[in-house]
Amino acid sequence: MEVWLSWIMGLIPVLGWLLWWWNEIWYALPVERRCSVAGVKLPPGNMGFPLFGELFTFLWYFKILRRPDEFINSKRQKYGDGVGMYRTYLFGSPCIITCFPSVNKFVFRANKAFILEWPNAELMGATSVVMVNGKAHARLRSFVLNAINRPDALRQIAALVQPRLVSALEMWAQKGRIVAYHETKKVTFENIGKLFVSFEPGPQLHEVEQLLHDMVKGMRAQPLNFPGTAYHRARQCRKKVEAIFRVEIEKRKSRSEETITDLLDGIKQIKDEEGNKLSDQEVLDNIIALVVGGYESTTLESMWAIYYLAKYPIVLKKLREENMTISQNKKGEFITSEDISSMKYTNKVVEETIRMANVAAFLFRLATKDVDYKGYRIPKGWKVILWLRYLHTNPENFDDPMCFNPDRWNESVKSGAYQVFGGGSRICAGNMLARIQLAILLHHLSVGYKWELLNSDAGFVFLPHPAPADRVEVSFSKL
Ligand code: HEM
Ligand SMILES: *[C@@H]1O[C@H](CO)[C@@H](O)[C@H](O)[C@H]1NC(C)=O
Ligand SMILES: CC(=O)N[C@H]1CO[C@H](CO)[C@@H](O)[C@@H]1O
Repeated sequence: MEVWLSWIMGLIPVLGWLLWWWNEIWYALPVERRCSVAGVKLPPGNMGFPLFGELFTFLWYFKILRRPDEFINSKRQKYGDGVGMYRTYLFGSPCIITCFPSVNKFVFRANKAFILEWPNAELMGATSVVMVNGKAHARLRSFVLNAINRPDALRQIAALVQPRLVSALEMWAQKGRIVAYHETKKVTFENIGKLFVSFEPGPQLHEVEQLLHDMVKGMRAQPLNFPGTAYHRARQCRKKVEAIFRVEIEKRKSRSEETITDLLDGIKQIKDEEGNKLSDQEVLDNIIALVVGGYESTTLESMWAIYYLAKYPIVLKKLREENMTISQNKKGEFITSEDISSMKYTNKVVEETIRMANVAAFLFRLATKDVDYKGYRIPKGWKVILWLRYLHTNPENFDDPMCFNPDRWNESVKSGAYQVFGGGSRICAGNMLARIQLAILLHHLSVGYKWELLNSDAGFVFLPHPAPADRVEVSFSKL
């Protein structure tokens, strides 16, 4: 008995030691050997515990302390700055975190070595622009950009989204009290329906919204495909969404002339350099990818705009002045994309909102080969986490970064320090669309309404996306 006990007591420290060092020994040690042959080093850092890696540290900063940027600051303190790269193990894979402008730029540019890899292709759509790499990506991307990023496309979009938005704001004022997140989500989806497939608000649009909601939920879940799992449900939902959109595609085939009334028409009729159009499946996959890319992001940006303007009345006042002038010239008409490009201050508020919202906090890439950067190695098969939010909240890149100050955009930004939309060949395809929608919202809000935060001391949450904890509850009325 005593012998056993002393054996067990003796084993505990050994087990503890193994638990503590396992990931280092398993993942980092073999790579370090390869590195020393090549005369480079693995970036400093800590691989954490088996299976979980640094998940608990991550959650500690993001969920408990709610100071996410301290996650990186603590690494800088512990391991020094180096070139802004740290090794870790997170979300099921050994990773290199990059958090300085120049190394991020390097990763974006080396898009052959660092590819985007989505886990569940059947949910995202195998031929969607976000799923493919290399030549296939460039081809699909040109279709998507043609449909949503060209000046004439943006002009149409600006006209299409305003009626819904204006009537939504009127309804908010009637309610008198709203949760901004819920309301911006509703109007964003109504506009997506209109913009993409000409669906009017009603049971069908509502059904599509529910289906997409469950589909996106499944993208974050474990890919276990049997009845009852979120993933299984997501696959069913995707099939139903596809069926609904397929009916729309068929309807349009029987139409005689080639009219373009929405994005589905637009993307179907674009031809590439060889004169080829997208197949039906490609149209479907990319329309769905655009909805997924645009829905939550636009909702959150709009919510943050409402929040910051309530917090910074001086900004709202200046916005009003600029926009009142525009509005008087327009005599009640909707504003155009040309008006928007002349609204200098409004555009600064747009950039500042997007900078501070940090909707895309980090991006993932997979290293397809060993890559060396300034004496440090990113090993083949590891993930790269581009820690975008740290660029935008680091005082070395932006003075007094937590202050909402649109005037900072008078001067140009330090190169590579503003990567809210990512960078390189995959930079957000909807970035101009997102900006124009936000400018339109700012215009109609500031010209016609006043609002106040009901919980101005509400804290913030950072997962799955940054947001005030109360999702921005405000009292809302006509000016
Ligand atoms: C302010 C709101 C938005 C933010 C912050 C944002 C952010 C981003 C980021 C960071 C990426 C790069 C992903 C990566 O490299 O891994 C991206 C890609 C993309 N975004 Fe956005 N986005 C926004 C709005 C939109 C909207 C409104 C749409 C479309 C309606 C859209 C469609 C896309 C698409 C299709 C891609 C993939 C591009 C490609 O892989 O070539 N985004 N977005
Ligand atoms: C930025 O530019 C605007 C208009 O040109 C000016 O009114 C404002 O004072 C400037 N702000 C700063 C901080 O330079
Ligand atoms: C705050 C602001 O930019 N105000 C501008 C409003 O528009 C007039 C004329 O377009 C400008 O003179 C103001 O500077």
